[in-house]
Amino acid sequence: TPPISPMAIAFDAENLTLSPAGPTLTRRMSDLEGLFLDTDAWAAAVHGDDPVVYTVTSSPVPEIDRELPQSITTIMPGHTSGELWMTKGHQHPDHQGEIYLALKGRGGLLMFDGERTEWLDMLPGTIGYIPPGWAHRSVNTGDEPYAFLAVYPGGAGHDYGWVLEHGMGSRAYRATDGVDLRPYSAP
Ligand code: PAN
Ligand code: ZN
Repeated sequence: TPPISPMAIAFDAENLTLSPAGPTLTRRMSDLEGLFLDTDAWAAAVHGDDPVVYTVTSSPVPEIDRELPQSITTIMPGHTSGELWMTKGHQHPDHQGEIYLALKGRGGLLMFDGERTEWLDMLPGTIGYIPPGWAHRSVNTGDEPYAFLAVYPGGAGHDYGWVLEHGMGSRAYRATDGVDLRPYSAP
């Protein structure tokens, strides 16, 4: 890979796109196996229209050591048996930290270090700091798409198995006034 030159990346706040852009990842319900508590409701959604739950659009900055890539995650509004739509969630294998900036909609940042759980309300303009060693998952708590910018070390990596094994400490359910956090239980 040739070295990346200094560059400006245009962020379109209306369409939540980057230009120039790198790869875009689409996560459908079928990609979220083992994450929602109600496995039957999850399977019914998969066998229905298998909806898109979130997308991740990256900038052209590569995920390699010493680079500082960014991406925009957009989570659709919705719930599975009351459990709010969310990202898979992951741990960074070498425990690098990360920064999120909420851009649009309403959401939450759920963090878990294996013992302690933290929840941050994420409204446009909120910077959420993920300290080293905290697994992280994002949740849409509103009724429109929730989007945020993530900036992370290029060598951070994504360990999804950790979350399947340890959970996230809490589950986020829809409530009339935002979110109802319940203790984690395995599906
Ligand atoms: C984010 C996440 C993104 C999607 O860019 O990767 O929000 O969530 P999952 O990776 O858990 O599916 C980030 O935390 N990068 O490190
Ligand atoms: Zn991360």
